[in-house]
Amino acid sequence: MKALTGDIVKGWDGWMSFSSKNSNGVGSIYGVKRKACTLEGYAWGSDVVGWVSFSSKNCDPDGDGKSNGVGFCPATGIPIPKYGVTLDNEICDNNPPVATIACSSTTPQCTGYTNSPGLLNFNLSMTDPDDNLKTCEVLIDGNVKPAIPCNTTTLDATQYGAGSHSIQIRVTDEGGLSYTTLPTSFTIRQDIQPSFVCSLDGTNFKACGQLKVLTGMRVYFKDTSLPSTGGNIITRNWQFVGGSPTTLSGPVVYTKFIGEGPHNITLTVIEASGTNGRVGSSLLSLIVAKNPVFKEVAPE
Ligand SMILES: [Ca+2]
Ligand SMILES: [Ca+2]
Repeated sequence: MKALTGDIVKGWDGWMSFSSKNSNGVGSIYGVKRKACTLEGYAWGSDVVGWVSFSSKNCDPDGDGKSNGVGFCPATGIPIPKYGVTLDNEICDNNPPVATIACSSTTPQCTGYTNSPGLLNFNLSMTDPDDNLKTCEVLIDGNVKPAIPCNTTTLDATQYGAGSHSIQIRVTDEGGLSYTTLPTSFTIRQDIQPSFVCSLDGTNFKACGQLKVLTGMRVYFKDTSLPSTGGNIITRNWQFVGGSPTTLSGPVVYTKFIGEGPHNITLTVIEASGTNGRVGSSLLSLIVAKNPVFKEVAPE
């Protein structure tokens, strides 16, 4: 090798040592090692060259782009640009990375609901026999999504939206070898959407907050819930705190409130177990005002 400092044309010829074993055990212990298809460690060049780092991992072993502050590396946190020496796959016997993906739900197979994050997850495994995994990606319906950390073990399926989809995992190693899983089909159904409206005459229903409800007045409630995709709502249970009666069932019901103030109303809707069997609840606080009592005064 040639050091060029001082005289750009002639420079100095010199040696570069790839291992401290070359110096008969005198001085620092150092060396260049191969890990799969990349080189790590230090070489020592004579004359003006000094230490030669073969990988940014020497000072940034966790690969976050900042020095870990070990040895004579820059202080912890100082940016370390990523660099390194990569060998051809043929030289280093690089092996392709591997990945697996499986749905967490089995009944029904690979099915989730829009309002239920975590109900359907994907369990992932992304590894490389040479420990040189570089990028890990998710493909939804064949389209590449932003890369995910390669140590990800669980993905929430709900984030991919309502509909029938396919998911694949693609892993690529430092040597450029890739592996893509076969498509796994999954379905995100629209979840059950519970809701109800109110009326004072049993005919004109509107948002409950728009009504002026007084104590002792008959108040009608109508279920306006939407079932989940393919679901069938068969049960509607009402609960009226401070109502008379306090519990009822059916698509349209009525009750009266004895006391004034806010009253919690809960509608719970349940689908037939033969369909999706989804259950949803809608809670609303209805303000009830005191009914004014008129005093009759006889004409004089
Ligand atoms: Ca670091
Ligand atoms: Ca590999």
